[in-house]
Amino acid sequence: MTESSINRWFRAARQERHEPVVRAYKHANPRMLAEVAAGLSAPQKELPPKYFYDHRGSELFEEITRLPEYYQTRTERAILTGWMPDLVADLEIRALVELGAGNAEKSRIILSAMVAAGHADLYVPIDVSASFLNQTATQLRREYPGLTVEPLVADIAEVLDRPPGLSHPAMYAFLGGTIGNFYPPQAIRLLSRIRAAMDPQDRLLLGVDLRKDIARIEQAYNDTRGVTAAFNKNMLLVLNHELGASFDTALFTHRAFYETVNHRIEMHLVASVEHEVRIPGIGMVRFAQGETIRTEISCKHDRASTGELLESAGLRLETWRPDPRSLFALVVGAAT
Ligand code: AVJ
Repeated sequence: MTESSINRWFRAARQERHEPVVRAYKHANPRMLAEVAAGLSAPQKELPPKYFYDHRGSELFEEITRLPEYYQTRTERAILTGWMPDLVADLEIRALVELGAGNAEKSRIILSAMVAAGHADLYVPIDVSASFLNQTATQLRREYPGLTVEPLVADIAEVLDRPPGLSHPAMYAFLGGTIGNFYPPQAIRLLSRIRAAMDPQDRLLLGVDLRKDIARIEQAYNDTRGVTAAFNKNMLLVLNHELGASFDTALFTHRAFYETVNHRIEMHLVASVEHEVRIPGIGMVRFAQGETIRTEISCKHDRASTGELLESAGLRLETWRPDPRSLFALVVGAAT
């Protein structure tokens, strides 16, 4: 859809409701505008977590990964460090395809293990941010002479093309527990796309955060320094910057809680007073006092739920590797 066709659609819908026509912000990304319009008109207002990650948001997330309460990153790193040398040697992995490449710190653990095992042909980091990807690629080419680095710019929630020139067996890594940020149908769709790109001897390496003591999980999303609160509110600043919206972050508070039915953390922004926010191209969005925007879900798993997720996507759980305290797990999935 083009920007003008989206604007026409909104204008038509608004005129039917006899609301004033508002012109879209001149720099607004039409896709983002459509997603925000849909999310903020739902009974439970909701925004996609990918909008956390502008430059500031990525910095805040990095800070989260170093918090004492946020056990996920350091636990996953410890599992990777202890396991990758054996795993990539046993499977004779020759290529690494990484979805949502992050800061490449975890990639280095896997790549170094591939080099040590004597077969590191190709690294394909996939991310939405091109500038970030190219920076990492240049750095890694210097660090790993002999390794071909072929970054791919893509929104993995939308598409996953088979990277060209892959040697096999290849490992598709999706780390950090990010699969938990997708609702189950979307998670299955994403894993199915990976499965469709895989050769029969390729593998999936998936990081999942585990079900555990609820207080422990809730603390990881309610740190005492307020970094997660700042990270959550940053999404409103992203909307102000990208769409010309008029969110006042002082009128919202951070709330994160464990939802026991679906085994997931939910992050919300809570309006502390009744007010309206103007978003060019969308109009006035009303918030009642106490009304919330859900900004993220983070689903927690166990071995059974992970196996079901993989099976729904045409994969089987080949290896289950939690840390000694069962906080986090790395999982190898193979084609069925
Ligand atoms: C690592 C992106 C999956 O859900 O725990 C951290 C993002 N949100 N604190 C997670 C996040 C709040 C994170 N992911």
